[in-house]
Amino acid sequence: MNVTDSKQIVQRIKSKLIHALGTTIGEATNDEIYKAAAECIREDIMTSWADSRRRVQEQGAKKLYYMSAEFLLGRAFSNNLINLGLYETYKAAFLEMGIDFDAITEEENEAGLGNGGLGRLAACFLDSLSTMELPAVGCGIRYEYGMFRQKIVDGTQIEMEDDWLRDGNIWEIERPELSVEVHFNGTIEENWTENGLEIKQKDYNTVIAVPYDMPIIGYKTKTPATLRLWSARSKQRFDLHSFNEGIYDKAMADQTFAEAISKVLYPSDDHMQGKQLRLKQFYFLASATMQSMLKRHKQIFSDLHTLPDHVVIQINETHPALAIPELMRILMDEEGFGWDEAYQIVKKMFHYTNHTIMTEAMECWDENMFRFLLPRIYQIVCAFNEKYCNKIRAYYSHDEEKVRSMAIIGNNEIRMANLCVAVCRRVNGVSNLHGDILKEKIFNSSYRIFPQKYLAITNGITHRRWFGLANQGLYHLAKEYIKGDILKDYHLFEQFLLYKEDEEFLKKYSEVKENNKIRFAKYIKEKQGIEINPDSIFDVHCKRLHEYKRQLMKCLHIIYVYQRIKKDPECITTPITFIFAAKAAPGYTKAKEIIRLIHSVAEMVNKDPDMKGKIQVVFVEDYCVSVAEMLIPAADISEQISTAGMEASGTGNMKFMMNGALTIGTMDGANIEIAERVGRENIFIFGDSAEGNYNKKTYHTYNPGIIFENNPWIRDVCNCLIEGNLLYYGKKYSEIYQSLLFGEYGEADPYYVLADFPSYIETYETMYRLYVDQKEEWIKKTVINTAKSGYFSSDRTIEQYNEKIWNLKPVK
Ligand code: NBG
Repeated sequence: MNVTDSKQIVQRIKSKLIHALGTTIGEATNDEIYKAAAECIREDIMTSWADSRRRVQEQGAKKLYYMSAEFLLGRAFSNNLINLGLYETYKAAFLEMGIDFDAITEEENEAGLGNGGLGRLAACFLDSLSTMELPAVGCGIRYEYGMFRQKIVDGTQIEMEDDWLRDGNIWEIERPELSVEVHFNGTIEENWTENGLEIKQKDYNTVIAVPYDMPIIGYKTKTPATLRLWSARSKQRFDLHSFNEGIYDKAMADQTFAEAISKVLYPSDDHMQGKQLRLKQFYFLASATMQSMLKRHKQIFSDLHTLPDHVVIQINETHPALAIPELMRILMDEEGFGWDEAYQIVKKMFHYTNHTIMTEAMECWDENMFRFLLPRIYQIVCAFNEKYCNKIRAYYSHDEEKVRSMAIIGNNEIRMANLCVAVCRRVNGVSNLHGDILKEKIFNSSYRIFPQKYLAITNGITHRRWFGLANQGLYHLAKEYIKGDILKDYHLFEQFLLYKEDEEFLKKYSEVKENNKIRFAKYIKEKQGIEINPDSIFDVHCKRLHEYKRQLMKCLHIIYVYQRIKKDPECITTPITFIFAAKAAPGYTKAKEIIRLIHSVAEMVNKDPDMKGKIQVVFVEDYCVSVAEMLIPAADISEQISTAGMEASGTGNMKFMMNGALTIGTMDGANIEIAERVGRENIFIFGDSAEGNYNKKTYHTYNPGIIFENNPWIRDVCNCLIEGNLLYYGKKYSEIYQSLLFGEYGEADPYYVLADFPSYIETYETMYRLYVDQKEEWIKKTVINTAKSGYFSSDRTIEQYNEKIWNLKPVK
């Protein structure tokens, strides 16, 4: 039954409240109402969920396992309603009950099981897979604590735990009957038996992996996909014997060892930390997923040789890559396959997406730690390494330097990316530029041997959440003007072009933006007590804090504008609100220092009466999916200013353009493709190219000192970091100053901030003038951006993955 009448929904919610929660609508708290309503939604999808699993099985359909250490889901309640086509009906039901709908949705703790782009991409992909009715399961870890919550105290970031499961999670179903055992440590015993060599892991530590399944509802379809998140539990919940003996520590130890595994998400996506716990997390995910995948396959098809016909596995970054040797292990040690026989299967099944080329993010594990924790997997990785090195040796006529650089094991480390490119059938980058960099630079030696492996598939975002849900105003406008169901068919965005000269449409379109700005202003007033002017230009830089994303350059720009206003108060006629939102990895000192700098700049600007009505700086605390949903639709300017060659793709850039902001950006990642689609006249591009930056690095030609010497205004901006005005919180920013001018560790600033700075200032000026002098032109350009954003729907991305890699058939 799919109830679509608001009166009926009111009845059902009331009935849920009394029967499940023992309360009435008059007495219930917002949390109880949220739970009752969510239960109603859940009931409606349970049947189709079970049914879709059954159909996939009956049809023997090929299924995708999308493995990812991160799924940055955000809230599910409203999104589910959008996808079920029940959003308006539920809103009406709440209105009838006299309850604030938005307040209820805010009761849901968001599932922040990811750091940034990589995790959010995985979430968008599930939405598209489900909408396109492709058989898929997302596989991840059910972190008890997600991405930390950020507080700012005196300009300093403080991390607080994200206890998102505190009030329960209505969307998940625990499936203890599908639990599997995962083994760590121990020794390997080899015995020759009549069946040949038998290999057994002995004296291992056991952890139980318990799956929790969440339905991922597609848009107006009847085949929800599943997200399966694994939770770690100790085999012996509690060692009563030791407890009775008075050995409390021992009684707790087992449990602690096990449960630590799914305790917390590592809050860093750009830095490899060779921590043992992280390796445990990844093997846990890999082993649990491979075991449950094989169990299912055996039940349905019995013959394991047909695996590649029915299962395809995409690994999101190298984190889940241990699934490769794990599948080899199970096939050989438990199913009696020989190496070649197992390898024939494995090599057809795995595909690898790379998301970053930063060398410090490339996953490498200490060989000794790896061997100690995963003794059997280590042996298998060694075997892969040996065979792979022989291939390289043969191809490169014994060039041992090549062999060393491409080897899976080297310098006492296990290099996961090299394992992936050695074994996976396809390796993809996430934008065209990034794909080219993989081929020509990062994995060039491998590319020359296996050119057919490499491809690029540009990222995308689900326009259901990032347009349909986040920008209700624009979505309603689309419903009024556009023929067809835009949430179903991203091509329809192009229809917006028809109205780019239509005055009435343009008026409504800009009203939407104004309302979104008012909504955000209200939010920031309520949350942080900051008053902002919704008539000012909202210039937004929101994303993880990384040096390559150059929040620092944006700070320098604000200092520059500040100094200009001091000299010429009339240079700013339309006020600008500079908005930042970013979390820094707790161990990333420089990033935290930049957060402090942003706050110092904010303090300097906001307290200065000369800046009043001209510029204001705001730092939005605790950036997360729900904040992005509010902030992005309110933006006028989208800052995409990474050092060209460093941002693999970006997905924020796509969300902004879709929601009517104009981009100021470098020719990096997907910015390039955005520029290609909207035309160079509808985007503001500045700075050096990836190639240019590559040359600066290779030939050591970057000399910020000269830029500093030749531009007095740059000198003034830089000097501000170490002189007077920024002296808030008792600190100067001499380290940042040093790094801009002299770099660190004897290398000039690798992010080339000052190199691109003059071009940024110039481009910004052009952009600002357009907004101030030709607002109509500006609006037209934003409409063109929205119209051209359909291509960046993750539905298109998934179509391409499916066509080029997976070959899945929609469930009938
Ligand atoms: C990020 C890149 C982004 C990209 C997303 C999704 C990681 C490790 N990488 O540019 O920095 O858009 O991945 O592909 O999170």
